[in-house]
Amino acid sequence: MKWHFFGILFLAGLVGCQTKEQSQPWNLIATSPAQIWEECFPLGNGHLGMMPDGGIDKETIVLNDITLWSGAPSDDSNPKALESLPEIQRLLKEGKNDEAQNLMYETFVCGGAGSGHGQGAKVPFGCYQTLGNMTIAYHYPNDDSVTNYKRTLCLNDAIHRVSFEKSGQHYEREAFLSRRDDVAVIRLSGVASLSIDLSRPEKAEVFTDADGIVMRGQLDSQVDGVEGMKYYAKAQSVTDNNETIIYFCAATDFMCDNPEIYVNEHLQKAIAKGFDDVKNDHLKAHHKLFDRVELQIGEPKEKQELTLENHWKDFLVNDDPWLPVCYFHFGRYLLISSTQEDLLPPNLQGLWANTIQTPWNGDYHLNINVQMNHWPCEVCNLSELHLPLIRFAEGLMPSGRKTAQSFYGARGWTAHVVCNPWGFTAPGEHPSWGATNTGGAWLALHAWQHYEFTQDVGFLREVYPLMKEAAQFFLDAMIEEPEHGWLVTAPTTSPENAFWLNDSTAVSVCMGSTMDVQIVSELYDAVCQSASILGLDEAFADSLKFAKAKFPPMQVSGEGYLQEWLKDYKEVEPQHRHVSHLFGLYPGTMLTPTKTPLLMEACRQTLLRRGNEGTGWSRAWKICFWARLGDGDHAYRLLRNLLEPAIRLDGSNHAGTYPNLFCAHPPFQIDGNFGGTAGIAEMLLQSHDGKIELLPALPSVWKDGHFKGLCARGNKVVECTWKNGKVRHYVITDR
Ligand code: FUC
Repeated sequence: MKWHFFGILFLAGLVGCQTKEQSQPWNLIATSPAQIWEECFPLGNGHLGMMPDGGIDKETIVLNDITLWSGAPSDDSNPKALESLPEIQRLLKEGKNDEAQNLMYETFVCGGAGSGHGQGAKVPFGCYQTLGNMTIAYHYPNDDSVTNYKRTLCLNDAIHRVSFEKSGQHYEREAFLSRRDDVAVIRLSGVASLSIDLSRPEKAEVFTDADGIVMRGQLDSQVDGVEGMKYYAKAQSVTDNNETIIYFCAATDFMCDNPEIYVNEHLQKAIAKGFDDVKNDHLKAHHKLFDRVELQIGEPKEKQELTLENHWKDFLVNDDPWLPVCYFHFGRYLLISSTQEDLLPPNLQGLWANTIQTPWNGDYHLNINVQMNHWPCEVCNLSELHLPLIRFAEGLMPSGRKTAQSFYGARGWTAHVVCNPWGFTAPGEHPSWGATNTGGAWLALHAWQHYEFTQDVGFLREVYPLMKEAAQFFLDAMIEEPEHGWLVTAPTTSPENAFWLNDSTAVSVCMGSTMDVQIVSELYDAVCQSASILGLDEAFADSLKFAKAKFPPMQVSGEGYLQEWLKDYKEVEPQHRHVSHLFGLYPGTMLTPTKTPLLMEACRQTLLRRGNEGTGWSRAWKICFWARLGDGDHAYRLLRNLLEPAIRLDGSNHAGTYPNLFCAHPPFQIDGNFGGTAGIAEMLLQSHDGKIELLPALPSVWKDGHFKGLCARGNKVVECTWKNGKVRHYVITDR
């Protein structure tokens, strides 16, 4: 279905990347249309997403709505699990992990299909899906070739531009997604005529109404008798100052009662407001968040108009700092663009997806991924963007309480490894990865971290139940292991790795994985500190202190690295992508040179053993680890590995970074972007060990630089300038 728009359009100059204080502009520049999705630059406002390919005759814009999920709430309980729990725990106590695992495979799994082994589109778990495509066909007076083509994403303004000449005529496009008005706006100048189409691979009805083109539909719930999610999207085009302005909006009945009314109201309001005011309000809303932090390393480059590709070469060949610094700002830009308060946290792909069945359902994995998505929030002065995750965690509590009771007979709430907007908290469908039950506790620690940075006692009082009930679960669910009487989680795993139980038996299921001990220890400490600050729950806090005294100690293997499990088992994958047993080093705060000096070498040996490779997010995590060890050059080495081009000259896909700076697992997964940004911040500023440390892990190649607006625990904002690797000036103020 095509909707044809004819209008006579004239040249209109577009101002370049305007920044409020004219600070360093950060532009991603390409000189040709995107050939693959991973070359398209992303726009987002925390609800809607767009990725234009900048095509000349036909432009395809991938559209997203962060709430667009198939599936529905489902009963994931499985009575066999609780029935088998005592036997599973007995076998574990007897060291028969293989038998315990085999029994779990039969009994201790979610009821139903769970996440569908990553194919959730066809099961109640559902999956995050692309909204579809907007296609704009541009009609030119002749077929002359194009010159001076430029495609730009300005991070400071969150505006995407395309410009080129054709037969002496100058053509320009400008697109942005307004956070204030919740509409996408595309301004086109120079084009004689165009046609707009909306499309989606399935479940879409497309038609034109009095003022635009509509696409609406309903996804499958895959639950008998339950309606799937409905969506409504519309594009409307007006002539304004002799230009074509396309306004677009979409909504689902997950986020509002009537998507059609929501969309039409927002479109009419924006059109009535007019392009200039919509754009100015967009700039204000974006600058309010993006301008909080500045980072410059070395001298600002005169050649601002270098393409991203050339900046990248400069970095790879000469360690030029432009790319890493732009990558840092890109991570802040993606965080701002992929979430907003009162909606959803960024999922595995932020909010950008171009398929119906997204990798791993585009869901919320709780054993590193969604947590990593939020590591820049506090240190990069975007604390309010932490709140969608914390509210999401609070929303899991009702389901998490049922899971605690039905799988463990425990009070409190818990969540395991996979999660979705429907409240899935049960163990996964396969215990080798799905048995870990500290996902909820890790989410609860994000609430504590938000308090540590903001010192907002009112917020702490609000989220105290989230943390308390997460702790309550472990008070009830942990068991004493027979050898030392230590309190341990059982059954559990060390995320996605396995160990040799004997020469020929590889097992995942265990008691008391080191990551669990660290997460529950830090949760108990957070609840005890909260109770003291809030002046309540003294007896409960004492019960946690008493229990924690019986936790296993951190144990160093005979080969000098930190044990990943209770016993000094050998890993099936010594270089596994997860480094879960260093949770306490980062993002945790229990393993530090002050608190655990004797363990720092073991942490270092653990990292050397895991190596410098791994998936995109794994390399990002290792930047954070090496920064916490104060080894800036090793952190920088991992940053280089993270910024390795993901697509090789032979076209093969590898871990690293795609041409548009998206992180490559592969496939695209946004957590590495956020982990990389957090890692760069951690190289420059740390505040987890009872003090504020400036330049704690500065790479030797970053001799001179300046940052402003990074945050430290205690509600502090920090500015710092350094020369020849030494702090020359700093200011620390209350936020
Ligand atoms: C965890 C990781 C995988 C992937 C998935 C989304 O299972 O182990 O590498 O990132 O999450």
